[in-house]
Amino acid sequence: KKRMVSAITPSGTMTLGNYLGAVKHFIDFQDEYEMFIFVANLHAITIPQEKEKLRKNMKEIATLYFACGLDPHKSTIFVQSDVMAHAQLGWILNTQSTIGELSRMSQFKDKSKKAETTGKGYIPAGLFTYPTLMAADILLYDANFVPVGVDQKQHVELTRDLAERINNKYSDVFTIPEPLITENKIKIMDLQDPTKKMSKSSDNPKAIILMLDTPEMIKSKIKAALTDSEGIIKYDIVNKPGVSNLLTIYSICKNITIKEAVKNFENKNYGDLKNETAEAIIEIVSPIQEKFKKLYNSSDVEDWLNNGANKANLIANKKLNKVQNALGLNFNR
Ligand code: AQP
Repeated sequence: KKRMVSAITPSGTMTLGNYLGAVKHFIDFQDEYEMFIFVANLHAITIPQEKEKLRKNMKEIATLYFACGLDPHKSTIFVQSDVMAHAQLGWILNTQSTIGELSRMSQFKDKSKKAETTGKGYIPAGLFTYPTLMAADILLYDANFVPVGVDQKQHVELTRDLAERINNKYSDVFTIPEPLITENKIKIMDLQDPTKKMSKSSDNPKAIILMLDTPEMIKSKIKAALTDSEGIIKYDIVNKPGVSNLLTIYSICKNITIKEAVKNFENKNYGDLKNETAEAIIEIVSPIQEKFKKLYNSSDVEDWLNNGANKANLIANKKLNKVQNALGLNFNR
């Protein structure tokens, strides 16, 4: 089986965007690929996090993984910081990359600008070296594929460059991964500003749907979603981003095409679009929330995560050791 690595960063709790754009696909991939899915807490701390909130976000995301249908017997699911090799290989990769190439990462440019303007005026160094940690996440497991959105493609390309650089300079230690931009890799947009993506770290709670939102919250957020004054329901991302976003959400939740979704709303108004979209979301999240409630305070989640970390540690430490040998870091070899 080919291997795939992916993660959700606990910089907030899981959004509908994370689920529809990522976790739902992980579930589908489980039988075809050997999946390594983790809670990326070391990535989360590249921007300041409150301790208690971080813990809660980690626990919610991990529990949601299982509640959404990730199977601990099929996939390796763990918390990033439980596998120390991520940070260790991340360090080694820092020494093999250049300030120039890391400065070119557009996510760093965006996030550092945001950190500077909305934060306390400083840019954490971790934000800059985020891509080398991500490269370590991928290379430790000999991942063949990394399912990413367009915004992360550059990081996978850097990962390939670093792997090739080390393979050429020292010895063949790394598998070269490929970005897998799945055809149905959709982007769910912010409900209040539908030209930007729905992000869990958004400071406007009305702009995002969380997987743990109550039906009332979902209804009120969708009702308040920004649309336009044209009153015509059609799919046009450029001129009608708000309406198009609702159509996207509706179609994925209902498992139909956009065309079929548009047809469903023929002769209907924005009120209908919003009501039916909210109902479609509630239908998707309700069973997940039921399972979440059962799992949240059971010891199962911790057991599964421990098993996942044990399995991941075996593979990751073996790879790290190989890299250390290749670079001459081990004393006797
Ligand atoms: N709005 C979205 N639509 C579709 N897919 C999305 N993903 C995130 N937002 C959307 C996908 O979710 C996975 C997890 O990504 P992440 O948590 O590591 O980081 P992110 O992409 O930066 O997610 P957020 O929610 O936007 O977090 P913050 O606010 O911290 O930046 C990825 O596969 C991503 O494509």
